[in-house]
Amino acid sequence: MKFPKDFFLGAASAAYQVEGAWNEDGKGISNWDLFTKIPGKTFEGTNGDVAVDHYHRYKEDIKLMAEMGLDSYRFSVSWARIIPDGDGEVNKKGIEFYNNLINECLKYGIVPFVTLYHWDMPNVLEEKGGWTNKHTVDAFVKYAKTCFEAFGDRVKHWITFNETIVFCQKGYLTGSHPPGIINDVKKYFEATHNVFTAHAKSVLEYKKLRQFGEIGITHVFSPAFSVDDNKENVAAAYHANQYEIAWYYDPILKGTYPKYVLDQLKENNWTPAWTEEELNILREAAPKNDFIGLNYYQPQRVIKNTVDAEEHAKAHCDGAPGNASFDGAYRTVSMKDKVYTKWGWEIAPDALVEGLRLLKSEYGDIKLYITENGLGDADPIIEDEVMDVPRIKFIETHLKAVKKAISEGINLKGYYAWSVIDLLSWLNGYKKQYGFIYVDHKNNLERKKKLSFYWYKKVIEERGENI
Ligand code: BGP
Repeated sequence: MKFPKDFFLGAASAAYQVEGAWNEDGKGISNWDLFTKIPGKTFEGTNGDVAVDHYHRYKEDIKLMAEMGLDSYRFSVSWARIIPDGDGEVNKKGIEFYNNLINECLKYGIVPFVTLYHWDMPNVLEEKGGWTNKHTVDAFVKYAKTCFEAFGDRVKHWITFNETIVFCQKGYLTGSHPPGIINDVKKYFEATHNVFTAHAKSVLEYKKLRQFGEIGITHVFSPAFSVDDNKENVAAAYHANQYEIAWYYDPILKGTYPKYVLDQLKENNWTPAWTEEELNILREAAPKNDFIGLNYYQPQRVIKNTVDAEEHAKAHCDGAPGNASFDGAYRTVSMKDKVYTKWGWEIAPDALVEGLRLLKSEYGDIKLYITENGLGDADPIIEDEVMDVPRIKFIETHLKAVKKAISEGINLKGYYAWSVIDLLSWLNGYKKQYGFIYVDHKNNLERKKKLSFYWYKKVIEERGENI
């Protein structure tokens, strides 16, 4: 089987992780610009001030993407470049940069797939409460509309938010992302609801403009499976999926929140302060979503948690199993019979297919893209060549899983490897690599093609026939 002609074989990045130029051409300061400078927050104090200098080298980078044959490039727009103070004047230079980037993609026939919010927010807004302040919702909608109007003649694929669960959990529960708040459950749920409202309002605005492109949201897709048949563990996995899948996917696709979670929020006095109007907007926007983007790295293996509540605050922030959930109901674990990356993330292409089946049974035939999937590794360099064989294996087995899902009738329309080029890992610096293109930090950020670059090029040429 070949991947259909209209299936995107692409790769992804995000503004803060690649662009650099953090204070150039009128860009405002973002929450991440400041958060990474707080001692102890990131690996060896790494930050995105320069990142891999994509801002200045986008032409070189897109040329390499074209050589690889990418159908599509998923990147994000930095809000603070477009509207430096969050909701005031538009920065012409910011618009100009993304116009150039988009045009450069189109020059080579690469379809731009644009994320509006991949975690970096103008710091002025963060200071006023960020996603817990409803003013941020209106500011976001204004920013989204500015982008639709400036770029929508050429951009036909829009993602509003990347991984709401990650920036809200890490922002308000573990404190490892801005604004760095620990264990404020009320704020956590408040923030998620405000993001969903901002998403819904942006979808409605986009449709009003009649630009005839598509719009959706990207969520983490990390389905929870019980480690065994023990009733308590099975219930724990159900609980995990209600809080980590249903809470995020229901308001987008069904326009309502899951009753199971709602009942518990009420009991604990955690219900967000929503208005009838906001709930109606969620309902109105739900059928207008064109797709859901899924970032799939690993599933969760779950057991009932028995560890002291104190432990919750100490949750790991690195994505490896071993955490108790914020409410102490369940815990993720590593299993002896599974395979893990150097950073302890499970490698499980089969769980992707299984998860997609569950998703389909719950949400029907909505169009899906895998908007991120990849292997974080410390790549070996042998005789001056980057021999990232494990990455090739990782992507190959996941593309096989994607094929299987398609053959079962799952409505998957694209696959974006994370990441197109080595970039800044939010908390792990440059050591954890994901790209097809290596960046030499000791040698003027010079680009070099990895083994996986040639491999992916061939896969795209053959439309995956030999996978
Ligand atoms: C996702 C983010 C990406 C990227 C990726 C890898 O959650 O959307 O931006 O960072 O994870 O994560 P890490 O760099 O922590 O390994």
